[in-house]
Amino acid sequence: MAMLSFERKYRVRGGTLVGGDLFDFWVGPFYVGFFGVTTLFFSFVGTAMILWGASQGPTWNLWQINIAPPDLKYGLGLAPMMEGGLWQVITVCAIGAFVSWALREVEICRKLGMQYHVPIAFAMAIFAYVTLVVIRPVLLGAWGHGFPYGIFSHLDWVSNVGYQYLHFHYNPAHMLAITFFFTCCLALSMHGGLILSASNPKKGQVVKTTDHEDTFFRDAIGYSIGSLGIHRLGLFLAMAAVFFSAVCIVISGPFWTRGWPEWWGWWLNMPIWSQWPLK
Ligand code: UQ2
Repeated sequence: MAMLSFERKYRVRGGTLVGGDLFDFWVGPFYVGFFGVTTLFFSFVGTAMILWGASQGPTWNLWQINIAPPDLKYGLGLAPMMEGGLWQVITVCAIGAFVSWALREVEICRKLGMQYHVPIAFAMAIFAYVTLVVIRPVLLGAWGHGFPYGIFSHLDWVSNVGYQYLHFHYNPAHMLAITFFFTCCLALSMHGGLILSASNPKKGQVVKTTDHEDTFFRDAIGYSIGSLGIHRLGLFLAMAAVFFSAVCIVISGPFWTRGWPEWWGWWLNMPIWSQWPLK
């Protein structure tokens, strides 16, 4: 079915969570909805605040623009606009825009009678961001523990916070997150390679089937996860990577304040080692 006639057929009323029919329309190819309006609102206000903050700062160099969170002395209170208040407003706008976008995805899913995998997966990314700028700062007692909004400044923040725990690669949740990110890349490269190899043949050759795909991996490694299974695996790996990224930062500070290498003391201190060397 041609794309445009399919869309016409499925451009139906209803499925909205809020606002009834009021915003239930399209602008060109884009569905609007109540949450399309709130996405636009928060994005516009947030971007305007970033531009205003940049205009009050020392540079227009895109790499160096920085909007810092409040000083730790402001705790969990509101800070003056030019001393982190702007960061607080931008954070509210960012969360407002991200959540609006997720809920707009939910409304589109409902219109199409689809399940909610896409907005749920996106919610995991929102959760990771909220962990960095809300959950962890609240647990530590100050908004100043959020990360600064700027290209280089946020990289410096990551580096500094990492070194505060001596060696972040010894953080067990960080280990899991990295392993999931790498496995996610492995799975996607296998999948992308397999699909292109089967569905994009040379001139004069026919497109191959799912059976060819299964057989390739059965021949190669004795196992095929299947054409539905690979997508389940991919979604799981991607969401697990983001989930353990959030865990690895939220436990750094609220749960563990020393260097991460020291955390492994539980292993070195196990009573079994005192029995060595055996006599
Ligand atoms: C597969 C399959 C696909 C795929 C891929 C596989 C026909 C089109 C990539 C192979 C994947 C396997 C064996 C899982 C690998 C496990 C990890 C943890 C990376 O069998 O079915 O469908 O795209």
